[in-house]
Amino acid sequence: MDPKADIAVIGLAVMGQNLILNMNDRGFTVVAFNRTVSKVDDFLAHEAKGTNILGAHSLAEMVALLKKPRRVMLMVKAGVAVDEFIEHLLPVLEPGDIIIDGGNSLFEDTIRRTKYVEGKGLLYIGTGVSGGEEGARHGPSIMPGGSPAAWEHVKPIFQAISAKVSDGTPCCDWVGEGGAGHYVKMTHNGIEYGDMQLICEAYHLLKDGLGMTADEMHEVFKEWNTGELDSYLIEITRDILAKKDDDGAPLVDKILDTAGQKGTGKWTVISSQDMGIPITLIAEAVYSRCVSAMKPQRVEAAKVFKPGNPKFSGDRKQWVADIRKALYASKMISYTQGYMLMRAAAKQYGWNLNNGGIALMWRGGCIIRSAFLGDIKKAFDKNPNLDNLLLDPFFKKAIKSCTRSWRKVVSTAIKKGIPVPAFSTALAFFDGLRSERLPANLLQAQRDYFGAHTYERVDKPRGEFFHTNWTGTGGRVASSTYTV
Ligand code: 2AM
Repeated sequence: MDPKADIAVIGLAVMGQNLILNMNDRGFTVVAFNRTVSKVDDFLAHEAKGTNILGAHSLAEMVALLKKPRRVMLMVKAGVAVDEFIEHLLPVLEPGDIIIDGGNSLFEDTIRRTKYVEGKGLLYIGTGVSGGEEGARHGPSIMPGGSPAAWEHVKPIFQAISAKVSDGTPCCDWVGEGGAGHYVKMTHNGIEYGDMQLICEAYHLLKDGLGMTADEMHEVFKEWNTGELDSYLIEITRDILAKKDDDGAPLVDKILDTAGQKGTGKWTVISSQDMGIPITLIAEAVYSRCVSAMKPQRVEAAKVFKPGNPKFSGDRKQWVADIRKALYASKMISYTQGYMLMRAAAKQYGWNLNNGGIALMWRGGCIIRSAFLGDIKKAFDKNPNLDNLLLDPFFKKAIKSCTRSWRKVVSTAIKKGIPVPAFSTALAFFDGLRSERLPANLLQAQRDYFGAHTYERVDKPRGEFFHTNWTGTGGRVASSTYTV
């Protein structure tokens, strides 16, 4: 048989199947394989019926069908399944062939696998694929990283199947070396946690602070979706608020207020601790899900610490405008923090990260897609090495225009007892960032007092460390300085 397939996809769960169908629609010949081989025939007889999709019943048969360099994409469960398939593929592939992992792998695994596969003379890509089942079928956001030499070989396929922004630009570009693709996908998911939490806090304020009905809030989100907050998550919130249950009451009111999570938000926060980057908004979003899961304790506590009247006084229309600004400002903080994290990881792992490209990849296809990401892309186009998003002229002006409303919303929510952990941590971060002098001078004094950790002085050059014998009874010996 002549090798005629452009790419093989292993893993016929729904994401794998939909990516294959998407590739087929774009004119690529795909060969499908699955550990449980019967699923290949099942797929060919049903979903893939009448298409040019080929099936393989062994890895050898699959490899024989592929044009060189061979491209093999794994869409299997993250973890050992990926390592096992790599082991099975290495003996049947040749130097120059490309193994692609399109699952939700931890970036550290991708770093390890890239090195390992490259050591065998092959190329490796670990790619984030976002947009869920619908995205995979009709246009996901694709974030590939790994062996740079592999990019030119997968670029035509990936950019053809990816989502496109309105001018036709694909939401797929090279992210960087090693685990960069999966790191950026992980950060995307963390930011998604943050965006969702911010919307939920706005909803809480509208509902309890302003006493709005679901129908009224539907109108608010409809309006918000036409401006600077225009995004997929605002859009679905608008639609969720309009959805009625069988009895005609809003369905959202009947849903238990206990959130689940799969772990990518947590990974982002864990990595931020390793990098020493304050990703405070995503952390609050993760912890808020944890608080929501403590339902029985919350029910008990609500009996003991009875909430007072949460109603905001004053002009409702003005409040809606203020909450909108608080949401927008907090969102700017979240993306600023997300980019700080990615920059730190790139430095730590030696990746040449494509900052503007990342905003473009997130611009369409994925859950956090929004008009806002277009503005971030513009900021990085102007300055590819922008250190801090808030220092870009557009965002500087945008956040300044929100601060009054933001403070008003957060302070009133605190007075009224409506929890706004993400809004308030964003504001605390902003205030910390714009403080030339923080109270860490006292903190350093405390550390030096009890642990002889030393301090630097404002009147001496950086890098010179001092120790004081605070009590007159301590020794003169300072412990070595270190930073984790
Ligand atoms: P299966 O159909 O044989 O279970 C999503 O679960 C995909 O990952 C499926 O294609 C599944 O194959 C595959 N998968 C899950 N665990 C696996 C493993 N340990 N080895 C190989 N494939 C696995």
